[in-house]
Amino acid sequence: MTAAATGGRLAGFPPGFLWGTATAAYQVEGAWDGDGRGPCVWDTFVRLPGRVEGGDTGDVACDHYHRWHDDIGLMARLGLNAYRFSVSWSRVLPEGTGRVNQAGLDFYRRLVDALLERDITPALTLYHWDLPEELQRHGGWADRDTAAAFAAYAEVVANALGDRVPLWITHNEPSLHAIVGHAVGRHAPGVRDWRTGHQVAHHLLVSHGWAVEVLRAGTTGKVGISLALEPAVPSTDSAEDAAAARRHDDHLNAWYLDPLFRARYPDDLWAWLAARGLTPEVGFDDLATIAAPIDFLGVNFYHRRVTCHDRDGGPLELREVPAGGTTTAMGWEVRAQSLYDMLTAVSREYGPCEVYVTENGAAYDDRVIGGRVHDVERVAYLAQHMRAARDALSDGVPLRGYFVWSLLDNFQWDSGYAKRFGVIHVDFQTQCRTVKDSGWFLRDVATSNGVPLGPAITANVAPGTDGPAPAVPSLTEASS
Ligand code: IFM
Repeated sequence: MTAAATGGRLAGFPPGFLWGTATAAYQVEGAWDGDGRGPCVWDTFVRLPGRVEGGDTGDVACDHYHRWHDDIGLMARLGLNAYRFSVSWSRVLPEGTGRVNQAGLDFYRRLVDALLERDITPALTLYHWDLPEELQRHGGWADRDTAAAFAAYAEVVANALGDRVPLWITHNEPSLHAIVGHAVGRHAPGVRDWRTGHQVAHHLLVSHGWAVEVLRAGTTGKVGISLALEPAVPSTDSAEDAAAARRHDDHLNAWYLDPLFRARYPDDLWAWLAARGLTPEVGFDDLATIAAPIDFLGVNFYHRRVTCHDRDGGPLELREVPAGGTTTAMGWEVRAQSLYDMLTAVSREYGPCEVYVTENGAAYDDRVIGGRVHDVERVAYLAQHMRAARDALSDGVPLRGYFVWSLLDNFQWDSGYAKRFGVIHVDFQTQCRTVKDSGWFLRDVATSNGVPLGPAITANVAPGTDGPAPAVPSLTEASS
């Protein structure tokens, strides 16, 4: 979508607003055993039969470990002024503690320096679900020592990059890692035990608090955490469904927000879980540690959860029902209003100093046709969500940036490569990159610092298509 297509009307964002994309180490880097990297839990998990669609692995992924320079070139061509990436713990500390792998650290130093040279602000996530396998062998996140190991790892990265990374994110989506990885077992390390899931969530939060202290001492940047915030709403007017949705909402959101901003767990859900022997062990000072002040909250938003009561629905006694309406290829509801509602509610109730949308995006079944990817639905999705973000900003949310998930199609965890989230298409046979229409749309947004107003966005306009053509040299970047 160009400004021309909307008569030039834009909802502007404040100067200095960050427009970027996000990725995670295991999902894009590949080079799983390159240059001294140690194995992580995902390297092990993907080799278990039947755990990942198509038997896919992150061994090569987008080969970003070797193609990072070209990938930064693509970000620059899209006019982006920020990039969120994660550091692979086992690339830096192959055993998780102790010995530092200098080659691994150097990779991130080169990446950060190249971003800064291009005026792209690096936003560094310390942990995006890829625990060193050696730590998992000693109990992983269920063991409190892993939280201490995380603080030591944070110190190593801070010592190397503390003077040049302005935004530090301790954890990505602790709720997903704790529950999907340790209670439901659909993600690495594949543990299926709800009490363990809650203990892991608690240790992730404690490790966040310890890392905040380390980062305050060792970096000049701002420090925050990225939470997956997923509002849960009842499927009917019944009191039982309302109560189930409240439990679900507390479990997805307040279970993390309350400790971080109020130094407590939500009472009702705590009582519910305690009655079932599912609460974590909490050390004396833990809640004060977790509530160490942060500079920003990262919000990862994809969809809400429509919930009904179900006595057989696991320890929370609930079940999700389809929301109806439009969905993405993940089957997730498309509803930008939910992003607005979430941003305004979180701001009102928890008062974070600053907010970044650190992930938002959608998977669709994209195809390269004649060197183009006309991902009309993703363009519409992004436009609607960006407008919702702009509305939230107007209504007082201290929103400072917006990162689209993702820069590249990549390894989508248990879905393997079957689900494409990128604004750049990746051919996983050749590693050829093709900027999708949504990539060019994002470029228009980033370079104008505004999102087109007006009715539904129908199509992006790319060179060589029927509509008015923005001045871009070519749609396909082959970096192989
Ligand atoms: O791909 C993931 C990412 O790793 C974490 N947030 C959600 C994305 C889409 O599922």
